[in-house]
Amino acid sequence: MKRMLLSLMVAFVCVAATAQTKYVPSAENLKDRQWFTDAKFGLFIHWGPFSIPGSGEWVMNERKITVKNYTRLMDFFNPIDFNAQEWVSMAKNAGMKYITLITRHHDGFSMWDTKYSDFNIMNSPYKKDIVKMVADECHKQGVKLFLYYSLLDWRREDYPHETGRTGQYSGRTGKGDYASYLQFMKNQLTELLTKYGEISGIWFDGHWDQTAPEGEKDRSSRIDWKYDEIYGLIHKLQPQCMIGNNHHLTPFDGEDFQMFERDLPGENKSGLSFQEASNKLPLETCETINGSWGFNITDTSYKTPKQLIDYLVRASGYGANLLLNIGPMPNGDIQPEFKERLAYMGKWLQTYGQTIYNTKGGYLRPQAWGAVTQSTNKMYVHVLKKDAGTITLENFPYKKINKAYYFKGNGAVNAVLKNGTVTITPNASEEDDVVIVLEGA
Ligand code: H79
Repeated sequence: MKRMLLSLMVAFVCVAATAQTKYVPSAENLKDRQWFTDAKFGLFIHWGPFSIPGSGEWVMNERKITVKNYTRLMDFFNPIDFNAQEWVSMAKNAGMKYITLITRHHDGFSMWDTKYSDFNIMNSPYKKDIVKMVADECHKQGVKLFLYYSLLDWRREDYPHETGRTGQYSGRTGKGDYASYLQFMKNQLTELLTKYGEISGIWFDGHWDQTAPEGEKDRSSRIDWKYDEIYGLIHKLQPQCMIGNNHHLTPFDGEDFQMFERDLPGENKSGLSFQEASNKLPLETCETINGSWGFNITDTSYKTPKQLIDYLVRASGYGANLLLNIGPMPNGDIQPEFKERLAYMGKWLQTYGQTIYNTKGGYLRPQAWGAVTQSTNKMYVHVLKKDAGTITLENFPYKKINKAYYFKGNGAVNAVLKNGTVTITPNASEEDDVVIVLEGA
C-alpha cells in the first residue's frame, strides 16, 4: 500500500513537472499592455554593419556572402555621426512613444557589449555599446524601449541551419545544435534584460525560417523552439516586458502583443499575414517609409507624408499601433527624407493627437473613405479620401448625437442619425485632413 502511494505520488510529481502551465501575465505586464495600446506610435530602427553596403538588412543572404567575408563588415562599422540624443528626440518630436531597436538581426551582429559572441560592436572600430547609449537616452527622455532580437542566425554553426530556409550560402559546415543555440540566446537575452534598465518589450523575428516552404499557410516549425523556456526567462527577469513574435501565426502562450508586418491587422495585403487579429492582445503593425528596413541607397520609393498619416490613422482605426521604420545610414546619420516625414507626422499629431492617442479602434473597421477611432462618448471620423462625398456609418452605437463638428475649427457638421445609420456630407475641403467629431451616447 505504501509502495503504491509512493509511486502514485511520483507519477503526480512527474505530470505536474511536464504539464504546460498556462501563462498568467503579471499586474505590471497588464499595465504595460494598456500603456502600449494607448501609445499608438513607435519608431523601428534597423541599423548595424548591414547598413554599410546600402542594400538592406538581408544583403548577406541576398548577395550570398559567406560568414568569412561578411565578418569584414565589422572592421568598417564606425558610425562617427551617431547621436543617441538626436535619435530619441527625433522620435519624441514625431509623437512616437517608444523605440524598437535592432539588437541582433539575422546576420548575427550584436549591437551591445556581449560576452557570448565576438561578432559585436565592441570589436568594431567604434567600440561603444549602442544598445546602452540608446537605452540610457530613452530612459532619460521618457521614451520606452523595445528590443528586436532575431531567432534565426546566418552565421552560428549551432543554429539549426540545415533546416533553415535562408542563410544557405554562409559556408557553414558544422552541425546545428539547438540546445547549444538556445542556451546562447538565453545568455544574450539575460544580458539585455539585466544591463539596460527597463525593457518594455522583446520583438522576436525569424521563426518562419524553420517553416515548410510548400504553402505559406503551413507554419508548423521544423524545430521545437522551446518558447516556454525563452518566454519564461524574460517574464522572470522583467515581468512587465511584453513579448511579441513575428511568426505570422495565432499568438502562442506567453506572448503579450501581436504584430503584423507591412499589413494592417486582418487585411493580409502583403501575403505574409494569414493570422487573424487577436481580440485579446494589443496589436501592432510595422511598416517602412520607403520599401526597405535597413539603409538602401537606391530605394527612393518614399511614401508621402499624407500616406504615412493615413496609415497611422487606419492602424488606429483597427486599434493597432504603427511601428514606423527608419534605416539610418552607416555613419549614424538619418537621411533627410525620413527626418522630414517624421517631423511632419509630429506636427500633425500636435493638432490631431487627441483623435489617435488613448483611443480605441472604431466600432466600424476602416473603410475605403477613411477610419474611425473612439473614446468615451466621442467618435472621431477621419475622412482620408478627398472628395469622399456622403459617408454612412451603419449600426451606429449611440442612440443620439448631441454634437457634430470639425475637430479643427469646431465648425458644425451636418450629421443625421436615422434608423441606426449616420449620414454625413463633409464640406469639400482644401485641407488634407478632415476629422469629424460626433459626440453622443
Ligand atoms: O527585420 C525586417 C525584415 O528583415 C524581417 N522582418 C522585418 C521586420 C523579415 N525577414 N524576412 N521577412 C521579413 C519576410 C520573410 C519572407 C519569407 Fe521567405 C517568406 C520568409 C519565408 C517566406 C523569402 C522566401 C525568404 C525565404 C523564403
